[in-house]
Amino acid sequence: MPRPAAQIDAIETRILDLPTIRGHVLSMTTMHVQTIVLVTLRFADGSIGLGEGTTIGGLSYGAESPESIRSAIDTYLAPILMGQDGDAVAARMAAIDAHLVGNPIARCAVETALWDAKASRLDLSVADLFGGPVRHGLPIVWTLASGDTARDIEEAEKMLEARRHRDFKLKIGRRDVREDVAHVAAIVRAVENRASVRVDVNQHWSIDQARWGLAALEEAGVTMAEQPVAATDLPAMADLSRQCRLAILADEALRGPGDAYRVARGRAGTALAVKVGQSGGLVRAREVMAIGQAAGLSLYGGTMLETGVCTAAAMQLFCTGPDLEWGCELFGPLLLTEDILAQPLQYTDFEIRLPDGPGIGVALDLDKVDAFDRERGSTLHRITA
Ligand code: MUC
Ligand code: MG
Repeated sequence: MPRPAAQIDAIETRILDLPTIRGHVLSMTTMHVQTIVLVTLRFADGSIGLGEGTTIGGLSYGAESPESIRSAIDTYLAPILMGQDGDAVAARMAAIDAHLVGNPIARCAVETALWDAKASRLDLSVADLFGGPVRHGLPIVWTLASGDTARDIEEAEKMLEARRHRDFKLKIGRRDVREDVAHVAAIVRAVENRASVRVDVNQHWSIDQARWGLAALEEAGVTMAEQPVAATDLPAMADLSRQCRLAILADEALRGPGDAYRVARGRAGTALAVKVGQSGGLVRAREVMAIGQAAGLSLYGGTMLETGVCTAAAMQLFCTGPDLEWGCELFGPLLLTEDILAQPLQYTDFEIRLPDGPGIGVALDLDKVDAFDRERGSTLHRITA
């Protein structure tokens, strides 16, 4: 009997270590390398699907690490998928969900690969499968995080000059609050009337530090503050959302629709950072957006500093969904000395463009994938019969 065209024949995972263009200084870690898990699904008809599971700074950002993402896929998710019909994406994810708690980034990586392959087999884009694009580009934020004020200002000037970015996010929370406020205020002054500035504290402030720090940042002209206090402290996020004029963005607090519901119900933010990895995949990210929209919260397209693979997948979704009032920060490929795509994503006129073509709209440069592969080899589940 012929095998169904979309039968899942092989699942391959690889860890890639990709150097960054400069140190990226966050409150919880300094990145010099971004480590990603690349997932390739292979199907009976020769089609393939790409997915990516990426976090930040090992275990310093969240509960999944690159190694745990790969191990979750190899040990638990791959055996559930092997030999099954890859066109039935919802059924495949339901089978996975029967055996999976948490691990949203691992879940996202395999779901993305299923969507990429299904759309490619139909000669459609993933955006088409999600209803078709309502826009083809999004305003793109850049993170200034060299750790040095003068260098950040120089970098901002270059981005403005190149018409690449005019919205900047500053990573703060590592230094004393007063030093952080002085650093941010200097950058706001330097780009005044030409660019907007927002901050991301990555949970590092206490409520008292946040109350004082946010008032000072508001005074300096900052437009938005991302996850100023612990993700678990929804009441503190709600207090700050009521007290501040600047937007308060929930980020680490959002690991899928359930969290989005709790944040919306508790008004624990005025805006949501929608991250496809952190949400558990494209469908759940769309649900996060719908919950935010229904609750009257504004939306922002977030990133885990992924390569072009997950960045393209996120664009497929963000270009179909509701308005992203705060734009997006899908600049991950630009933070890497080299991305792994055959054709780079387009960043032009302060926007990232939706890639054309079937699936998520990108193909790999396999020489680069090999060059950055941590082990120069992959874990492969393959049907041999
Ligand atoms: C985060 O916390 O939002 C996104 C941009 C950036 O520079 O870091 C990430 C993570
Ligand atoms: Mg953040």
